[in-house]
Formats: sequence, structure tokens, C-alpha cells
Amino acid sequence: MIKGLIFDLDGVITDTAEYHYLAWKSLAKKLDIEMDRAFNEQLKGISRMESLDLILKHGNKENDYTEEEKQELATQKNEEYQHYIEEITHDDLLPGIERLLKEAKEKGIGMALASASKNGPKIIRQLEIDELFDGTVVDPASLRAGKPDPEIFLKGAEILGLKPEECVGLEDAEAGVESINAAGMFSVGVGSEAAMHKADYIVKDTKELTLDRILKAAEK
Ligand code: B16
Ligand code: MG
Repeated sequence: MIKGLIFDLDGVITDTAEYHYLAWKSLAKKLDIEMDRAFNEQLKGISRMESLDLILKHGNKENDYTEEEKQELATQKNEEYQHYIEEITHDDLLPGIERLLKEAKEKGIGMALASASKNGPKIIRQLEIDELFDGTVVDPASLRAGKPDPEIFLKGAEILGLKPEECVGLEDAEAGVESINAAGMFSVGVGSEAAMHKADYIVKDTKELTLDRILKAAEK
């Protein structure tokens, strides 16, 4: 029986991907590296430092910076990103998400956040949904390995006091779906059939995410 929903943030609850893209693009420009939206797809769901490494590699500059300089570059990107997320409000919840969160709360389904973003707690406060995730946000700084490793979703289940098979994980990134599957949970993928082909259940849009549909699919 499903007793918990474990949510990714960027791309499932709200769309912060555009802000990540703008902030990375501006940093890449300073470093004389070209990056477009197609390349940006690879950065979804992966950590800040892993994203920087991919961008440097993309520009053939992976050996040009010390660890300390890379930390500084990542900080610059994050400062710009934080300016963008200041603007987030409750209205930035993706379609259907508010209803899903309400339905889950009413039915006593546990909810946890499994986002790779260290800005997650601030974003859910801006969205005014932080009370629904009180004490159930996995701290990405505590992880040994990021997505596609199952650790982040397993920690989410542990925080909820549930077994992995009692949880559904919701993701929009391929690495995230792999993480849910490896955790032994039912995976819901938001996106195209092609991008989400590893998910147990696929919806094209968050609008289609109702608790009823998710539970029916997971408990089949
Ligand atoms: P931060 P998610 C991920 O969020 C983003 O998809 C990814 O692009 C970003 O690099 C990562 O968070 C880290 O974010 O720099 O704020 O710590 O999809 O796991 O909710
Ligand atoms: Mg995501």
C-alpha cells in the first residue's frame, strides 16, 4: 500500500530550470563558453558542482581551474540564481501540484522532498508549501552520492518512516527516475515518453497528476 509521495522540486513542483539556465549561461559567457538550451537539458537534476564540471568540459576547460576557483565560480552562479528565485511566489506552483499536495494531505499520505538543490528550503518557503514538508526535506549536503544513486529517495522514505515499496517518487529528469527505480519505489515521470521511458508511469504535464491516478497506477 502506498503511504508516501517523494517529490523532486525543479520540474515537478515548480519550474526553476529556466533560472538555473540563465545563471549558468551568464557564468559560461564570462568563461567564454557557449551553451544552449539543448546542452542545458543535461544539467537537470544534477548537483551544482557536477553541472559546473559538465560546462567546463563542454568548453574544453576542465583542467583550467583549481578546486578553489571552481567553488568561487559555483558561488557566482548561485548568487545570480538566488536573485531570480527571490521572485518566486505561490503562483509559480506548476499546474495541478497544489491540488495534489492538498489531496495527499487530506488522505494522510506522507510527503518528502528529494531535490538536489541546496536552495530547496528557500524555494518551498517562497511557494508557501513549506508547512507540508516540515522536517521532511532531504538535505542534499548530507548525501554521499547524487541522482542517479538511490540515496536521496531512500533518505526521503526513511524520514517518512516508510519502506521504499510504500513510496512513490516523482521526477522530471532521467537521472532522477533512475534514482527512484534503484530505490525500489514506483516512479512517476513528468515529461515526454522518450525522456521518461524508464518511469513506471508517465505524464506529459503536471496537470495530469492526481492522487487517484497515481495510487491506481502504483497499486495495480
Ligand atoms: P542548487 P531538482 C536540481 O533540482 C536542478 O534540477 C539542477 O539543475 C541543479 O543543478 C540542482 O538542483 C542543484 O541546485 O544549485 O540550487 O543546489 O530537480 O533535484 O529539484
Ligand atoms: Mg527535477
